[in-house]
Amino acid sequence: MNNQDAMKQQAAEAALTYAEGGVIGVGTGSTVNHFIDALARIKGRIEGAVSSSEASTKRLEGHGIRVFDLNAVGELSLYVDGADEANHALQLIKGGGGALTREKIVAAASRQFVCIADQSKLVDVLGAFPLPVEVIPMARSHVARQLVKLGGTPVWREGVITDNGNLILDVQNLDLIDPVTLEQAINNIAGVVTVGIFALRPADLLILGTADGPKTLH
Ligand code: ABF
Repeated sequence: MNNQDAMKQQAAEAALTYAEGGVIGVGTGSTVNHFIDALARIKGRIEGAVSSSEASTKRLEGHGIRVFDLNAVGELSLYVDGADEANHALQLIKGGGGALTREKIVAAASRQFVCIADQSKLVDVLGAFPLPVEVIPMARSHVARQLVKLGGTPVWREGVITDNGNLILDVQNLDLIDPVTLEQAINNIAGVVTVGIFALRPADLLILGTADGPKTLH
């Protein structure tokens, strides 16, 4: 395990404390994979999980953790997920793994959102990571033109179809100094399903794996 992976594991292990029972929202990615593996050790403490991707569902079920449809459970008390970037206001860029729509839904349906990451994900200003935008296939070119008008440089993630049957544009060069306003502006483009800015609903806690052990930001 390299250093970065060890820091991801450290953050994931620290998030276990928040898994106190009921059905837990579980995200996607290599940091969350560590969380799922850790969750397996305490699976008797929870009823099961709602998952944000087919990949996480498979891993959860592989550990014998029951996966529920979000419609079959009420509001979730906890959602644990990773991020591609986080700022000090705990606003995030997510969607590098392509699961942003389900991630945003589960985050919206959860009272507490605990984000887990290694320290490299913390930035002063979001936007070095290309911003993922999930779009309805027929709207791909239209949405790309609107993103150019906002100052962005969209690139179609060719060959990738999301779990919802849609496409992803990765957008560089956007100014993310005001993430809430940009999230709203991109949400308003016809054909956009989800933008990977999580600022209207940021994380409540950010647990970072660091060389000095896990650090929690509120
Ligand atoms: C998900 O996984 C995403 O929103 C984000 O794209 C990614 C982070 O992956 P990793 O934990 O592998 O860095 O949470």
